[in-house]
Amino acid sequence: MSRLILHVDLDAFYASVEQRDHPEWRGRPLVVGAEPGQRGVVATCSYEARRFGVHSAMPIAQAVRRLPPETIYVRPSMARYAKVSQQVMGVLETVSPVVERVSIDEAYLDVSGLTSLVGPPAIIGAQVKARIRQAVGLTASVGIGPNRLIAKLASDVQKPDGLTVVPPEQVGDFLAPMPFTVLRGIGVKTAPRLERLGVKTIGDVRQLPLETLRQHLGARTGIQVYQQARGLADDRIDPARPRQSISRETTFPEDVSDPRILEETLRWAAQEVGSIARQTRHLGRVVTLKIRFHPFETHTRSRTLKVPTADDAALFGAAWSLFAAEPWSGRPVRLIGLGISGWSATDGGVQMDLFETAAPEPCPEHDRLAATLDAIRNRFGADAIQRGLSRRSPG
Ligand code: TTP
Ligand code: MG
Repeated sequence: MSRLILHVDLDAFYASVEQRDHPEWRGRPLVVGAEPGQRGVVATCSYEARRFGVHSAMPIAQAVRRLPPETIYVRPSMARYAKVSQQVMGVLETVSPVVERVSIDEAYLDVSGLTSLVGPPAIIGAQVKARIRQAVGLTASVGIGPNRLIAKLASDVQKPDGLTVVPPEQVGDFLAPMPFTVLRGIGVKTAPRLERLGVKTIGDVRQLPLETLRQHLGARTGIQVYQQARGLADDRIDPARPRQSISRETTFPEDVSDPRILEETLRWAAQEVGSIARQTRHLGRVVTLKIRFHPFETHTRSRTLKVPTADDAALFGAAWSLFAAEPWSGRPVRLIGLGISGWSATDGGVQMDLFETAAPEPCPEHDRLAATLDAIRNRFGADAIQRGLSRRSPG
């Protein structure tokens, strides 16, 4: 019996919160991110703005050129979004006890046990969407399938406000036309190798014998790609899962050379990684910077910290110093991101229950500042408090 995995991803998340809270902005192009006239990027934009080809991580100047004059531009209010995110995660926990949050607006649920209680997968999905809408007034896209890969891909195909169910017997047809690059584990080295084999879609991958994939991609990736092309992937949802690493990266729609945009993007990645790490009670020592230059040249650089951390500023600082230490300045960047790993099991000599999922209190000593900042922001709003370094601060 295959499992039933549900992936939920809120639509145009920051922008939808802004439109919800400002009814006069609904139905209009809206950009959350840097201010026009300043350097920086689009964090996200409403679907009305996406029609003009604007996306997350696009430099704001470019977005302004594309968008009509009636477009609304707002600075992000992270605290407000974090609060809504918490509410949504609370709603999801009323649906299933097995919820794994993977980013500010995304989670996986194991809903295998719900069919006899609630009904077929489409009813479960509709219920999840309705509960979110009722609780926070936002639309979400839901994908349901036998594992994480299929659920995640399914939530994306009918955005916004989508609901896509892929039953096990339809997995093959669902995957066949998709570009092979959506499979996990396809990287800089792997993609060109598959292209050289004349492969474009997952259906094409499926034509290749396992042996060919192993030869060209190496044993591990070869098997992984072979299995995924047949819809076989991880179906475990575990909120307390020991993770190998927590990371976030941004692929720019166009190459970026402006260091300030790179810095801002890396700060966002640090905020996201820090927040997930604190919530799941991970403290890591190893910070990794990932960078990709046009078109496909990827580098990673790691630094081991003296003190394990889950702190936004510490994560950003380490990654940014790794960036600054290389002679990369001015090269057009396609992708930038950071990750944390090398978990520490102890904190101040006390064995820490790293993978416990209970409430985040009491927090580890050296992350108290971050937790306090999170709490203040949650209560009083984004701009109530900012670290000195944050470029999200107004002005
Ligand atoms: P996403 O879920 O990737 O995007 P989205 O929710 O805005 O739109 P979609 O309907 O396609 O899901 O990211 C969630 C939030 O994270 C997004 O609202 C803003 C923030 N974000 C950034 O700040 N910078 C980025 O580069 C990306 C990708 C997201
Ligand atoms: Mg989203």
